[in-house]
Amino acid sequence: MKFDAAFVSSFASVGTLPVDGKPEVALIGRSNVGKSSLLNALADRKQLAKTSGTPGKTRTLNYYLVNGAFYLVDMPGYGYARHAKSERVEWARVAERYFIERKELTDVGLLIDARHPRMESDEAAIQWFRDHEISLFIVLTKCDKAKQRDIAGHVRAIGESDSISKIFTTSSVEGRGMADLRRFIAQSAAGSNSRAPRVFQQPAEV
Ligand SMILES: Nc1nc2c(ncn2[C@@H]2O[C@H](COP(=O)(O)OP(=O)(O)OP(=O)(O)O)[C@@H](O)[C@H]2O)c(=O)[nH]1
Ligand SMILES: [Mg+2]
Repeated sequence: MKFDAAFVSSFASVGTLPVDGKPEVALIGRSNVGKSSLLNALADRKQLAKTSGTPGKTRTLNYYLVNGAFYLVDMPGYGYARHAKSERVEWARVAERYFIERKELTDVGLLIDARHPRMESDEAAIQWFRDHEISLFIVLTKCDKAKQRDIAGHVRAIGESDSISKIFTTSSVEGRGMADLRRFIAQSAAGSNSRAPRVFQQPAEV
């Protein structure tokens, strides 16, 4: 299937997000893991989402409308130390609020670099989504840079977590894994992936 994608807008806060009720799938992961590149590869467009050699470029929730039916959301990377701590905390607050409150969010894809699969911040993110009972799938990125045997080991290790619905091995450079991932995301947005619906918790403070 094709992802016919168009940039809609960038949002700095949850209060201003689209209200048209279209479902959305968010892509998250450490700075520089390849979120924007993955979006470009999914859409088969070179410069739809801005990619960069400078980590921490994406600082807003960036909305892309796919096939006129659902949104893909490119999120700011976490774990980027060069930003001031106060700024990182502020972003974490925006992101957490988004994940907990956003009813249109049908699934979240956590991107993990296939060469560095056991980063503490990734493990913490997986735990956070598990604690909040939010559906999560994993996308191993940059598989063109990792050994096939290592990748298979990562898939096995990550697959042991029961809070993860599916794992994809991808390369945005080679296009590897994109067809499967497109299908999965489209199904998820259409509400037909096999996982139980997400449970929303009340935000801790109102
Ligand atoms: N070899 C290889 N390099 C990749 C791949 N995907 C991304 N990259 C490179 O990794 C770097 C970061 O990619 P981005 O897509 O900008 O990463 P990001 O996660 O959006 O980064 P932030 O927006 O800063 O959080 C760029 O230099 C990309 O060219 C891949 O599949 N293979
Ligand atoms: Mg980016």
